[in-house]
Formats: sequence, structure tokens, C-alpha cells
Amino acid sequence: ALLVEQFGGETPENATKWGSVQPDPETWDFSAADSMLELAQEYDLRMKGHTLVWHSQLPSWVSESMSAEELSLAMETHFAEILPHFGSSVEDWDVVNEALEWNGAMRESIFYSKFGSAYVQDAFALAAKYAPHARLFYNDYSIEGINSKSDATAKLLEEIQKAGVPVHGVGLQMHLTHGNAPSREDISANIQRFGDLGLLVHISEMDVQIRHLQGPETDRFLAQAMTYYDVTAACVENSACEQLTFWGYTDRYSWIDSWFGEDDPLLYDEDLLPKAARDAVHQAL
Ligand code: 9MR
Repeated sequence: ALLVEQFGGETPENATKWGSVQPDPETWDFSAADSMLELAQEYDLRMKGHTLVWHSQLPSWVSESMSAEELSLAMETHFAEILPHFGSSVEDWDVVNEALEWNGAMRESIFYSKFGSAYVQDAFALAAKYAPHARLFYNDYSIEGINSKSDATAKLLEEIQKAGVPVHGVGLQMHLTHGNAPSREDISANIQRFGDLGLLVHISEMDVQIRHLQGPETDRFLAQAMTYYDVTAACVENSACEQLTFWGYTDRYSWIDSWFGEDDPLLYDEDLLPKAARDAVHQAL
């Protein structure tokens, strides 16, 4: 009820990943993804597909033992099934996720090792072939402010544009830690430079870790709220920034707890009550 009342869209956290939908070459499982789509359709939410090409959460049969030809065929078969499955019901897709290292070099991955850096552009071309209606995104973390990695992202996306291959936007994941986040000005300037390239910007997976903060919960939640405010404001003040998505909405369920330790990174507490962060987002909007 909270999701459909408070939000305008949803990104399935894991349900549209390669490993989830195609556990075996011949086995397709869209059950979890389809139930998210049903919810989206019933309540008029936008759904974003996430993510077609990523080094993580691949099915085990997609492995280094494949030849480049086999991997290329596997990619095309995957795209040719998943994109038409959702058709025009899903208008936005994360096509390539996390292809870069923090210093801007290409990340070592099965795709890079078989195809070199050309795979990024090829993935966008393939997505356009099987989802000609869709808006196609590149998505990554630590590209929220201006730094070597976001510079490399801008360069990569410009090269794809120059080759005449469709790329419509960039997702800044925005997995932040309070006290260690880029400033509102920095995020704003970064959004602007992607906007200047004609790209849409989505804040695509926001959460803010606070477990390292000392003091009473009210103070910790207020500090967290300031970070949520700054990011939302940076999005609002740039016309290129179209969408703000959080990686979950209740502290009851967050990937942070299992990856880093017990935390309260989201907008609603474990009892689904709004936190200061939720009010800060509303205020900035
Ligand atoms: O939230 C997702 C978590 O449940 C999975 O275990 C994890 C596997 O790597 O992926 C998480 O989502 C990631 C997203 O797909 C891409 N950006 C980083 C997210 C957090 O790791």
C-alpha cells in the first residue's frame, strides 16, 4: 500500500537480472518480474528493467569457459527473449551496469575479457534492436559527483552517441554513506554535464548508510535527512534529472544490512513509519 501510494515507479531489485530470468539456457522464469509488472500496471507505476549486461548475478552457465562467439550468441538470445517479453510495458532499461573501475578504466569482467570495451556499445545496439521503443540507460556507482569515474562515464557515453548508437540516459546509483557523500553542488554540476550531452539523468538506487554515526536516533536520522535533501535538491534543480529511485523504501528490507551490517538507510523505518529522510525528500521536491 505504501509503495503504490507514495511512489510513481519501481525498479525490480533482482527480478529482471539475467541470473533470475534465465537460470539455464533453455529455462526462462519471469514469475517474480511479472508480478512486479502486474503491480505496476494495476497502480500506474513506471517500471524500469534492471539490468541486461552486468558482471554480477549472471547465471552460472554464462562463464569464462565460453568462447566470444558463444557469449555473443547467449547475449543476443537473452535480449531477444527478455525485451519483447516486457515490450512497451517497460519503457526504460538499464542496458549496461557497472562497466567501469573507480579510476575510469574498464572493469575486468567476462564481457570485457571476451569482447574488449566494444561490448558496451554493442549491448546498446542490441537493446535498440529488440526494444526499439525503449529508453536505454548506463548505470553505475561512485559517479555521483565529478571524478575520474564519472569523467570516464561521460566519455564512454559520448563515444556511443558519436557512433550513432542510441543511449538515452545515465543512472547515478547514489549508494551513499553519511559524511562521505559528494556535495549538492558537485552532484548538481555532474548532472548538468550529463544533461549537456543530451542525456537524461536518473538517481537510480539511492540509500544512505548511517550505522557509523554516534548519538541518539533522532540526531542520526536528521543527519541522514540532510543528505537525502541535498541529493533530491540537486535533482530538482536540473531539468536533465528526471527520476529519483531508492534501493528499497523500508529499513526492514535493505541489501545494506547483509552486505555491510545492520543499518537504517532508507526513507521509512522498520515499522513503515516515515523518517526525517522522507520529509526531507518531500520538502526538496
Ligand atoms: O540489492 C541487490 C542485492 O539484493 C543483491 O544481493 C546484489 C547482488 O550483487 O545486488 C543488489 O543490487 C545492486 C544493483 O543491482 C546494482 N547496483 C548495486 C546494488 C547493490 O549491490
